[in-house]
Amino acid sequence: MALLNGMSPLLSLLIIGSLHLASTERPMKKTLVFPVATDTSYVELMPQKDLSIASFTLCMQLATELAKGKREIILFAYRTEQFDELNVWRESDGTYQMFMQSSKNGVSFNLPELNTIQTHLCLTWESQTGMAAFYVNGKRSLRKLYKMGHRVLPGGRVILGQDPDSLLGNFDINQSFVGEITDVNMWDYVLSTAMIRDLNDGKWVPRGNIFDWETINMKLNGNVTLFSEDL
Ligand SMILES: *[C@@H]1O[C@H](CO)[C@@H](O)[C@H](O)[C@H]1NC(C)=O
Ligand SMILES: *[C@@H]1O[C@H](CO)[C@@H](O)[C@H](O)[C@H]1NC(C)=O
Ligand SMILES: [Ca+2]
Repeated sequence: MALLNGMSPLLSLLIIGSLHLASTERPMKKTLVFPVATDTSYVELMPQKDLSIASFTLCMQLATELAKGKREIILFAYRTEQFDELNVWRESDGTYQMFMQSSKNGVSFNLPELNTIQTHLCLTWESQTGMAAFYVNGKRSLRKLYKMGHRVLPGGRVILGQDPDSLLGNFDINQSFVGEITDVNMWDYVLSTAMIRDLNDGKWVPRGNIFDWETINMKLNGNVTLFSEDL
């Protein structure tokens, strides 16, 4: 490295550091592809902290060709031994529902239908007021009240692709997710409407402190492909 002769050691280090970054740290966009309906394929997401939370924002980008009227689809499942702590569904009638702690009654929203083009979907909830809202491509739904004073309990597992009726088990092929999922991020607080709009626009927002898609640790099981492309 004759180029570096005469430079201060610190400057040399900085140059080597940035060369290294340029060659190996190209930003890649990763997408999970669930090509077929199964009762075996799923992806477990490893949270950065316990899901012991009194509020959250959950965001993901989804594409599916399972049109409404066909069947229900699980979009997100967090389950402990005892309970479905936090499940998000696209129901067969096309509504979206969140359920907490295996309750029979979820909170239901009418949103634009998912389709073959990616939809940016977020869900926020806050125990103190019970306020829940969805965001579709950065635009907020009306707010509804659900489970005021409740707390999501730790000790479970988070999966995409299947609805577990026991811890990581008892999957139903007719509830499985088929399509693409990317950009799964979760925070243990409610992001503002402006931040969710910025996130949808690709602007900077604080990284998810429960799930951060850029650094997320996942375990793929069955027929799921992790597709990576250059940004
Ligand atoms: C899934 O749905 C199909 C079509 O409605 C049905 O034939 C099949 O029995 C269902 N499978 C299960 C496991 O419920
Ligand atoms: C996954 O599903 C696709 C589409 O049906 C199929 O072609 C492929 O062989 C399957 N791969 C595995 C590993 O089962
Ligand atoms: Ca089920």
